Amino acid sequence: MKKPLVGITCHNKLNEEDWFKGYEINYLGVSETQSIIKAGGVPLMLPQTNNEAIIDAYLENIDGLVVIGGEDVNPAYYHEDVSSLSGPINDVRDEFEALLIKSAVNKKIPLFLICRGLQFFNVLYQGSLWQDLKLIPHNKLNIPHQGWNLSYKNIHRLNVVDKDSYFYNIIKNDYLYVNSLHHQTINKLSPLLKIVAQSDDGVIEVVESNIQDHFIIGFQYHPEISSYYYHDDNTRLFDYFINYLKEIA
Ligand SMILES: [Mn+2]
Repeated sequence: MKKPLVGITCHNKLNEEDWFKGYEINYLGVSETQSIIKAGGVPLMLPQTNNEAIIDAYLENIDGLVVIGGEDVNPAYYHEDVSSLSGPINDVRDEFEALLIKSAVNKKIPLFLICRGLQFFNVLYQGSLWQDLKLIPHNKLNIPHQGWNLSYKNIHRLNVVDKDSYFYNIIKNDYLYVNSLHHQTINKLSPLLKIVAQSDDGVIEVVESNIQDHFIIGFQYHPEISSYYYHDDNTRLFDYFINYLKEIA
């Protein structure tokens, strides 16, 4: 059986290494590609472009799409000014991923959204973000969400709030300890998404699709890091996604 081809968005920056200093590069984290390979999928990096014919060709060729983490989404996408607490913004990436995600939704390409990927999907469909977790009122629990260290694999807990979900049926537990590498989070939820799991302070950590016949699962945490480095329960999320792509092929 043919292995599913999984499109994956990528990072872009000016290289800072001596030999190729100033050279523009596209790149991916090893966990971002290997978590797909380990599950039996073939990752295909999708470099940024604003050429819609190229974006159409990307989507014609892939079976599923992973939208990975990265810079903060420009708050203009949810009609806010940039907060002083906002992180770096990448307009080239925003422009491409907005076209890519909207076209993927129109074509009902199965989606696996990670961190920024989830946040961007949410704001493209009538949702909004807290530009920083510190801006959430009455958030006194001080649950750590910014564990910028790969070893922080169990930095906080999430609780399943919807058992009629792919996530619950894959993880088969009411709760899970997860990593956390984000300083923003969903504020207003898109009507295209439903909440599946939240941390103890109410931060939305897992969502799924409200769209008929369109598989979407999204994570505020980083299952690819847990799958690649720790081979824990999150590995099954990738296994499920790749098997789902095989079934619908
Ligand atoms: Mn978190």
